[in-house]
Amino acid sequence: MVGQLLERLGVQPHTFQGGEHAVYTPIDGSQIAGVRLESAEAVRAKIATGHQAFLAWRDVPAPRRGELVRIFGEVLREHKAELGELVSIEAGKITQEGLGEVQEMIDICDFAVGLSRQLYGLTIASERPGHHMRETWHPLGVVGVISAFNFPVAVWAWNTTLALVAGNAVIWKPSEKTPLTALASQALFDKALKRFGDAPQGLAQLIIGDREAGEALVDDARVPLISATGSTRMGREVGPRVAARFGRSILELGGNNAMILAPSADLDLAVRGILFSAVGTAGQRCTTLRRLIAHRSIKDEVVTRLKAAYGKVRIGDPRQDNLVGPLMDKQAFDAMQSALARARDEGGTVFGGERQLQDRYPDAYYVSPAIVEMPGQTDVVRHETFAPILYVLSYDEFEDALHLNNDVPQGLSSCIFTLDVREAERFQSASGSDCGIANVNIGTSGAEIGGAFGGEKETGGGRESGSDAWKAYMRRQTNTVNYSRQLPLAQGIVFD
Ligand code: UN1
Repeated sequence: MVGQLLERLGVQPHTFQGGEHAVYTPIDGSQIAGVRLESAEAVRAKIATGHQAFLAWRDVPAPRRGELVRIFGEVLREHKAELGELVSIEAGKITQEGLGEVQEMIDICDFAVGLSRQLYGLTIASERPGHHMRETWHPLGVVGVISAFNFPVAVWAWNTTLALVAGNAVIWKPSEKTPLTALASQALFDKALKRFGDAPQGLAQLIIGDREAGEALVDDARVPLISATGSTRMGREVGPRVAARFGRSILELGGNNAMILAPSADLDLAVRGILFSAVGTAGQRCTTLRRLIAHRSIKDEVVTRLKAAYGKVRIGDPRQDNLVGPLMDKQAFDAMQSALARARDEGGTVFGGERQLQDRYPDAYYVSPAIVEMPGQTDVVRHETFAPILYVLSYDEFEDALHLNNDVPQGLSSCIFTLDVREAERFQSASGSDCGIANVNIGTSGAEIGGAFGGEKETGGGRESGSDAWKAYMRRQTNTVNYSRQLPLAQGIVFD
């Protein structure tokens, strides 16, 4: 069944059949494909091809480069349902979220097309007579993209569309857990390339490989930028390796996202916001809501309402009418169970978190999402567990809530539910939330592509997607031009 879907998406059967690396669906844990893993040598050959493609592509006018991305957006629209379904099969996302992920790809295509007629630099006032200064943005080279299983296609699209309009080539190393959605995305991109006509060969390439292949990409000096999304542990390895060769990196790593729930909050709205952010994608977004910091006066009420809402959440096959699909694999399930055990040890009271549908799916890992009331922000709470666990903490003073929000190693997303404008503004002020994303009356997850996406501290500091994130994919050049007949020196220096 998945074979037919892949073929409709333009993937050649020999690329997903008979390979030594097994691919499983988290829906029932069965093997759905076998892909071949590429060697470090094959990666280096792709880098060489990518570099040649870059040399040609960088001289193509940016709006023409945008045309390729515009066509890619068109192809994605044509195949949205199929690619969304494949995301559901390979990553376990419910249909709505699988489709949402493809929509995120389409949105970033639109954004990048507009950008291709901009890529603005500055003009800067020169202190010297008869001179002008300006700043220009030039293509960078081959961009390496490393992506995670949980957003198997959108994160690649954020990076690739910006990199392409910026005049770069791209090499993508997806998670070993989700090679099929990568093969399909690449096939759709190849379709766009055909319609476009004259793009250089090897402009956007895919590597299906393991750690060895990833290292070959990360360590190669012909790859001036590595954009890596995944765990903090991965970022701790990738960041220094890239820096050691003076490459640049965009790191988008772990989150430990909190919501402050103030006494004035609209609780109906908040409960819906919590549900989507904490339970959606089975807690496997880097923006998932992991900590609820509720004012003591409303904490019990909101926990009661949440437990009722959690009780009604339909768990099961993500392609049917359910809200929570499976965890990715046993490893994710074990990590969740050990976090819950630790939470109990650290004084927590656990609601939910049990395995579900075990009889029907002995090899898949469905869980009821957990709510864990904690006496304080203990070690387990400060750690990101990639599963639907919502820790609940309480506060009395607003400053204490802010402190708790920031007192974790990660700094991706955060939000406050309040109707008090002072609290809302304070939360978003210089001494408020220390995260890359700080929302008011919106949950922590589900950001639009128009804003810069990323966060501080152990989240890695990188920004992808909207706003001026494109600048990271280009090199900046300062140009000073003398159109006078003199040679005045800056800083008033006289040299004769
Ligand atoms: C991720 O989990 O790596 O804001 C990305 C969101 C999505 C992107 C998540 N737009 O939840």
